[in-house]
Amino acid sequence: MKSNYICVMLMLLLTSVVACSSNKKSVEETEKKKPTVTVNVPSFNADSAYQYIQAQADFGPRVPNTAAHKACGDYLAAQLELFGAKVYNQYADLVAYDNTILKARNIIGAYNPESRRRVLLCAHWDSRPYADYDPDERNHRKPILGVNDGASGVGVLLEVARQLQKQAPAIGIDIIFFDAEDYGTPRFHKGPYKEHTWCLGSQYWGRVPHVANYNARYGILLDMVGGKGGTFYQEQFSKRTAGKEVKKIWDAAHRLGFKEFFPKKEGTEVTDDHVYVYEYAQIPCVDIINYDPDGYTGFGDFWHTQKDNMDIIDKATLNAVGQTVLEVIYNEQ
Ligand code: AHN
Ligand code: ZN
Repeated sequence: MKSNYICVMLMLLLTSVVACSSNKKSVEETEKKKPTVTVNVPSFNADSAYQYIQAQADFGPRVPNTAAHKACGDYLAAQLELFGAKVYNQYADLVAYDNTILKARNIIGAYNPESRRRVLLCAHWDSRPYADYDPDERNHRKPILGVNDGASGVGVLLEVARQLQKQAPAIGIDIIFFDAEDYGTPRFHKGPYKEHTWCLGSQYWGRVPHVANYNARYGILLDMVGGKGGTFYQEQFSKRTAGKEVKKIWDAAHRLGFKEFFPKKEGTEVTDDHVYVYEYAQIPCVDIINYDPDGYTGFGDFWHTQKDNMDIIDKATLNAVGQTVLEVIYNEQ
């Protein structure tokens, strides 16, 4: 009886010693493997992002030179201010494809502006004056509401801004809302073809950044990031000029379980704000942009039509993109 008891006690002691030492070993191993600091990444709130999208939509189409555009610009600058950013307004008269002078405004919110380690996040905030891909030709000269195409990226970044105020990441962040992205030459235009009629706001910023000698490690552009069933293929210009960052972002998305939203497959090449951020400011920039491999335009059947309204927005897509962006920027050291 007694020897039995001693035997059990000895075994217990032995297993606990073994458990202890193997525990210790595994901790040492993981510490060796992962010398990086573990970071707390905040939770993205898609309800909040959705509200910021709704607020923009409530102004109506935000076409440059309209009252709705002016009012929405004031709203966006005020929100960034409210979320603790240092806000810059870049006003410029930009010439459109038809020689209209656009009273444009890039809106920039800087976090930790003293840091030289920076990442740039951007989206366009204007909406297109033409629904020139609408199935109904009578709509071609009417503006679009631009909810996915414009407001979605801005809504996600406003929610990122709210999170940045609550908990600062290790690096500095600049959020740029580019103006006059979507005033490019319409399909119905009969005049001479002019290149570079899209992305007028980012072209301006790339040539004249909001602060002298501005630099950032890389940028992330969000374009049409709120659509139901949205998919973000790897856009080709991004892959070519910011391949390392494309990998970083898609790996982060997969780690978080968003592989359906972020297939590791090549999309098309798109002329978007990231092109000018790279070519004029020499900052590699990744375009996270909806790609519809089966559709006619490649962007989705809502694109540049009257269908681009709140009905096509899905919080699951906003969450996948927003949480991925947070994962990436909070892991920068
Ligand atoms: C062109 O259609 C040339 N580029 C697409 C950029 C864009 C327009 N993104 C949203 N609207
Ligand atoms: Zn557009």
